[in-house]
Amino acid sequence: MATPTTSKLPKDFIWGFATAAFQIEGSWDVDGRGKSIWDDFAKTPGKTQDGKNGDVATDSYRLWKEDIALLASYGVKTYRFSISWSRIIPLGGRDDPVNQKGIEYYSNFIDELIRNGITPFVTLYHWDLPQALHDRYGGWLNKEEIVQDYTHYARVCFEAFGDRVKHWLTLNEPWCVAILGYGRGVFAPGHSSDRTRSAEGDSSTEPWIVGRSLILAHAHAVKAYREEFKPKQKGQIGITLNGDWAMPYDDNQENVDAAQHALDFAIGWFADPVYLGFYPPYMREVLGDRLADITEEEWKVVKGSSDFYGMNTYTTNLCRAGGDDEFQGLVDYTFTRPDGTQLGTQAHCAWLQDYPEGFRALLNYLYKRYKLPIYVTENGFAVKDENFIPRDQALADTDRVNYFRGTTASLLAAINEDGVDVRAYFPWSLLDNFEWADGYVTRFGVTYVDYETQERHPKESAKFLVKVRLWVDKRILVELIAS
Ligand code: GBH
Repeated sequence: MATPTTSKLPKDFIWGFATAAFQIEGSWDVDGRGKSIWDDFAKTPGKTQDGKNGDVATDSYRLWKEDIALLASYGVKTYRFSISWSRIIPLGGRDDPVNQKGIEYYSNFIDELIRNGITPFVTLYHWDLPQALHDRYGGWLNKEEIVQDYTHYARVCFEAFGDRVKHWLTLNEPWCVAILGYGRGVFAPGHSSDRTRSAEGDSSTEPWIVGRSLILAHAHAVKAYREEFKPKQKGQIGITLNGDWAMPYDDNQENVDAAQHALDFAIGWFADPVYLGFYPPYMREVLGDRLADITEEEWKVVKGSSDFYGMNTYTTNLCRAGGDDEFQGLVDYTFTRPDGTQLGTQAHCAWLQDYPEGFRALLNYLYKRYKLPIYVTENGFAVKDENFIPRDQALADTDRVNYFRGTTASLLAAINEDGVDVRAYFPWSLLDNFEWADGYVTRFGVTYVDYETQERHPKESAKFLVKVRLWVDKRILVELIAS
């Protein structure tokens, strides 16, 4: 990679760490919290790799002050976290009671962040749908109900926290909600056509129906914010999408096309509607009537419903035409190049290899296509077998340091050499935590969590990122990234 000699980040660049409520909070039955769909799902045998659940996680609901002290010790000025819907409205719905204890908890949390000079960056929904809404009407499958209930929940949050929160994310990674929750059935609520996996579900239709509900719920929450709260609160609001760079396997035209098809299904499904006002034509071609229609009236609310591009990205896939995986746009993914070599360093999870050039290419693609400032709201790496080695060794997380060295260099190159307007960077994650279907086996934290004692220990990657941030503050980055 080219060695940047002097690189700058824009003034007011946002730099922080990210987490999500269900992955860290625990205390699932405390202070009036209602269940989310992840509570029972994680407790169902076979759903998580280690059979563990989110009952305790990193115990952050209790240890919130320690977590904020940790953030402060890292010197970060922004923290991205999510609010648990079922702590705010235990049964979830627009006519259900609001839980004052839940409001107080996040209110105190936000105050403590601000006291420490840390700006709150809040996600309203990071996959933890109130179980009661799933039971009552099918959750995300029921467009009429869920859009109203989600918008109501968002309003309650704007009302309670919007005086202090100026950065809102409506939904985290709708692709994962729809495909992993209702297609592959690996995430809650676990719907799938595969009857060995799930008694319920139709993977050929449900993900696309759920996708539309998510788009509409997001758009209506943004409309409510812009009309009822923004004039006074003056914050920003947008959605954050997962998406990895797609690179043609080789220069055969069909593989070049396949890479674009992969982007259409992984990113365009949500980004084209929200930013451009239409579904990617290739999706219609593949799915026909199964791609849930959005009406004229609805398009008016959807188009332009995000103030920025929220980007979560982890890796790059080499794309080959073919295969029957609709969720990948009938594209085959691999990390093995035509010459047999691997794209990059393998992470603990099969889907992740380190390829920083892809990070830069994705930033360029998104900026060119959607023309909005980009907030990188997640980016991170899980070191292979980190959970199975002694803590001292785990703290020397060289592969994660290399990963962040690569992506931060790419970030600077995209900004300084390519002119991409990037305004935020949030490494995932502040802490090792409940990694969904992986349980606690896969560790993404820059801070090691000893789950026996709940002690937190900074890894080398945390120290590396703290150093980078210090340089960022001086707005000059020299040898550090080049070293
Ligand atoms: C993020 O998703 C989540 O927002 C965060 O909660 C999580 O802890 C973090 O990543 C680390 O995993 O092979 O079809 O199952 C990352 C985006 C997209 C990555 C789906 C894994 C697997 C696709 N994810 N991808 S599949």
